[in-house]
Amino acid sequence: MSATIYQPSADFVQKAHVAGMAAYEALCKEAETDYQGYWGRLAKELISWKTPFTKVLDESNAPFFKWFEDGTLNASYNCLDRNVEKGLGDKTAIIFEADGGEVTKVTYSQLLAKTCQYANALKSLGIQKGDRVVIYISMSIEGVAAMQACARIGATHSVVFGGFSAQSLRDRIEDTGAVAVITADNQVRGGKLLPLKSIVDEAIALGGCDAIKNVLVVKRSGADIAMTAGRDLWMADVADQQATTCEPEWVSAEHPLFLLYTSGSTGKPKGVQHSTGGYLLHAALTTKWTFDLKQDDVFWCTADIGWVTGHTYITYGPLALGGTEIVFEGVPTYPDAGRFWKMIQDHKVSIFYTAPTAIRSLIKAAEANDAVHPKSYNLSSLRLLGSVGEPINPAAWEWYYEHVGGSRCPIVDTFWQTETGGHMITPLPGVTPMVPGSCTLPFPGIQAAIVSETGEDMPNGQGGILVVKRPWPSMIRNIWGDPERFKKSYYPEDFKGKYYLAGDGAIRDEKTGYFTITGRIDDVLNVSGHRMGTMEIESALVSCTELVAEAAVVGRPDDTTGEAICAFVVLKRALPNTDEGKAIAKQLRDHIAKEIGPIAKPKDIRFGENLPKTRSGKIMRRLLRSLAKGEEITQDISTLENPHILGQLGQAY
Ligand code: 6R9
Repeated sequence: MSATIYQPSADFVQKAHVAGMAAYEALCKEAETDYQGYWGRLAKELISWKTPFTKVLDESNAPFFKWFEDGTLNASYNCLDRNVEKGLGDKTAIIFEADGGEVTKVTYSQLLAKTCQYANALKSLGIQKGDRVVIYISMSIEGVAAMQACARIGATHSVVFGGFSAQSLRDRIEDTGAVAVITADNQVRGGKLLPLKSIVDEAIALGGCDAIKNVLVVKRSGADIAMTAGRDLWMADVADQQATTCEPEWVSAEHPLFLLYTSGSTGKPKGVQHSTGGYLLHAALTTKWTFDLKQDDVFWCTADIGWVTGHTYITYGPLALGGTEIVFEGVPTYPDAGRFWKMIQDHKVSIFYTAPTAIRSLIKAAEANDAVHPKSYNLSSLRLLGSVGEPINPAAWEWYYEHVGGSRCPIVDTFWQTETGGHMITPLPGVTPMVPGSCTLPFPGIQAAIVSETGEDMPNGQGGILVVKRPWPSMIRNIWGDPERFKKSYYPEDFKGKYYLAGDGAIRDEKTGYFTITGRIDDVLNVSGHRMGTMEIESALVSCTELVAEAAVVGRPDDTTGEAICAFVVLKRALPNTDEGKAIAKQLRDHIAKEIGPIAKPKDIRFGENLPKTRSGKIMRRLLRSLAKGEEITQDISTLENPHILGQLGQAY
């Protein structure tokens, strides 16, 4: 662990929502002495209930925990109406900046009106409580309104990131049984017009999306697109004539607010199911305590609404607190790598939350060109920085702290997952002395711990498996349609079914007890903060049946993306020469982009007549990992059936 400790300034501590270590410890103590009382108190303070809950936690059907179940509420009411009722109707809710730089602002009243029109539009098409709606759209006010509109009528949304392919989109539409898709004609990223609607068409044409009745299309570019009569409708044609009010559908706290697909250790992504009440509570609470959000802040989370970070810290958390936030359509490097810094300057952003991979790529650009260095911009509006998605290396942390935060802003390195709904282990900015590379201490009330493979507590200083010992309000409720897989993935028998298994390894510092995440312990890679299952990529490769006989995928460290994907491929034909190898590698990358999406393209592809296997036929993955890193093979290879293969696998395409 890095030796330097960074203290939050006295001024920051003084004004913070949670101010000082004693306040943090008091909250942890409260949770420890009366777990249900603690969460019940916060649920009453942060959430407006239509009918109050009488019971906080129901553990009778563990691990299918229920929180606040007999309470009713509406997430969209909590994010929109109640802010208007509090007098914040004219306050800016969203500052949208388009890829090309055009800025559009909406107030809480306007966002509420738009959400109601969308909600009425959905209802006019027969969509109702419990239906699933897939949203395939880029970063936009309309995207946030579409999510809020689903929440308003009790429809469960499932947002699919706009970078996923038709095949991936189809799989998600089929698995959710969605009745409608909300999309846009196009998306614009980095100055390029990219398709959305035509990919929806392709996805539906692949078959299996039988429940789909309508595709609603938001106009972004106005470019010509095909519309299927009877199925496809322009959102404006349906929504503009609708009333700007819509009575919220009051749902049980356990009603599924959304499904979000994420990678696991098998080939099939899992539909992580979140609740309404417990999820919204943690979204609001973590936005308040971890980001210390106040009424005059301008909050910017750079994540896409297609990922969980965009759900919790764009669509729900900041709006539930009546905050003002940025929604950005574009990419950090367009028109140049100073875009983030320019936007912070232009919009006087005070809280900035991004991913280590973005920071690392912007460091490179800034070091090569002063014009895109943060020092060339006025970033004095910033008061807090955050990091999410993967471990942040101390060098990137220090650069972020010094050059972006002016050595004045605390950094919250927030560890959490799609499944956890919100922050789990993180500094609180007015509390925690920071150590670069460590996500420090559990959020108050979260019982994070490190255990051995049999579930026994590990002493500090010794690494182990990260678990959460008690259920918490925003935890995953189920894997959509697959409760057995839910139990097996998160509450496996060897932990006596007791603890939530995060899938990460971690270690606690001997002195401070601080947590450092050491990486996934399953077959999941983290590439630029995006979760990718190795088996998912392997199945995409072998589905290229004309070329591929067998494939194995491993990760290797990468300076910019954290991890990089390396594929080892056995072709159905003879080993290629260099030119052939290049051409085939391109073909395979294109194939993966089609099967999953461009984010899953391997950085390295290596060919062999076989994969290194033991005599019993098991692929020796540790050897593949060494090869991928370019390490000399020092391991014992005496059990290897075919050692000559190692020589062939040396060349990466
Ligand atoms: C929110 C999000 C979850 C996985 C998680 C872990 C890694 C996320 C991290 C971190 C170290 C952090 N991860 N935040 N590792 N430090 N601050 O990223 O969700 O896409 O589901 O990824 O990301 O490995 O298990 P998700």
